[in-house]
Amino acid sequence: MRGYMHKMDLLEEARAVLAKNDMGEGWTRPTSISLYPHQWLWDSFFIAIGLRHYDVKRAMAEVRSPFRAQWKNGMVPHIIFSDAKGYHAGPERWKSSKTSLNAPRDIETTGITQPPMAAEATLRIGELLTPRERRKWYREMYPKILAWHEWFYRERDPDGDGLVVVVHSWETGMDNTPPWMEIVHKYAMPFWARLAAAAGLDKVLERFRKDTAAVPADERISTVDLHAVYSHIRSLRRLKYDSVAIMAKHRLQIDSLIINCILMRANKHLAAIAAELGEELPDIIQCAMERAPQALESLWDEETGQYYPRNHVTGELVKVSSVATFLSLYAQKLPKERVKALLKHLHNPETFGAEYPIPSAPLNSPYFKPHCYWQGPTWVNTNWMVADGLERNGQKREAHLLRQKTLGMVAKGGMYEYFSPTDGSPAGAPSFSWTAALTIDLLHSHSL
Ligand code: 9WN
Repeated sequence: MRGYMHKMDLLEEARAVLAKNDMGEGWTRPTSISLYPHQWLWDSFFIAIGLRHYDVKRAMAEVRSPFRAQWKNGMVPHIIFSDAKGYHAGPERWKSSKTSLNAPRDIETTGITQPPMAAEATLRIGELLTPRERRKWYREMYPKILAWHEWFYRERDPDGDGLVVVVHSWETGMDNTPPWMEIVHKYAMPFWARLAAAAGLDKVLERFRKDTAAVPADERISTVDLHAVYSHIRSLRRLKYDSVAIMAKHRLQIDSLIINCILMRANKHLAAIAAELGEELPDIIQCAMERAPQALESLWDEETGQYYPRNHVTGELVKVSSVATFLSLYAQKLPKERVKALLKHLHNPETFGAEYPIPSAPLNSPYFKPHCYWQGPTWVNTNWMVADGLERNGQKREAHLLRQKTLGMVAKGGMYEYFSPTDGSPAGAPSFSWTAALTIDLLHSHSL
């Protein structure tokens, strides 16, 4: 690992990463290596949050660009495919333009979405504009973001309880997060994958993987789990990405903590944008906002003092812990006793109180692996959101410390995708765009 870095060197390094990954068409790829050669949705919004500090026009282009592929029903897809070849779940797996009447015809995308960070990025860019420019910017983005949020509640909130359902783990952005894998193993594992796992045939299946050519296999989801994830894509494709059919037949339907926390916060941002434009939010969003506190409360487990996702099909909370429990702080202002309980977990050296916090899975989880993607490593984007949530919940000092530690980790390890929470060693993709962008954002208000 590297030695001490100065703030200016780190800023320069972060900007160089974003410049290297800029595709020259208003969007930025997640990394310079072959692992992620297309445009990812929430990545672009985090990237814009960094870019705005030195190139506001470029930041606006980054926020705008995912909407060029917005589906007719309002959904914004999680990947927009470029011409690059070799991604392990490319357009041939999704076939969205040929399968769904809602998908755009002239551009290939996946058939699912990702956490809605657009309102956050739009608002943060807006803060840096003159009132006149800001209104113009909001006027442009408001209808697009609104259509996306309306889609969530119209097509993904079957009970109208204010909690939206997620139908693929990639929609959460935290692909192999333990609660999801728990549900997949229990209810959504194809029989042949079970057999392959039991017979130890993973090694044979592993030969068909493309992602482990770019980063070591132990930093990725296991082969059997990945094949299960592919089978969930097939299920959605067969249902033509039609929400009514999906709600009736797809086995994986989760009241995701991650998406719901981010959406709750995004609605508040959208309301701020609407207020500045003198617009009134439609009933469907206003109702969801009114229900939000109670909806989130229904995901709380008193016994363990944490929030969890819920299996929408069985109605059970999935009591497997992950960093997502702290996103509740980002979602809204929580009652004091909830904040207190969450802080206890954050400081517990056996769970989340790691030397390089916050681990994506607790240190004592049976899933925990320090370098495996969303099953242990610390990610800069979740730290960024939790720090923001801590501050909004009156925990200024906690927020400050978390931001300091995040910057220290990146300064030491470099612009990697994620880091071991136990020793800070970097892993995953190098030159990772959102690590760079959010480092830039943090450096604007913090020193090293
Ligand atoms: C699948 C691009 C994306 C991130 C996700 C992260 C990872 C993709 C993959 O990379 O997911 O969407 O192929 O593993 O989990 O959060 O947006 O950086």
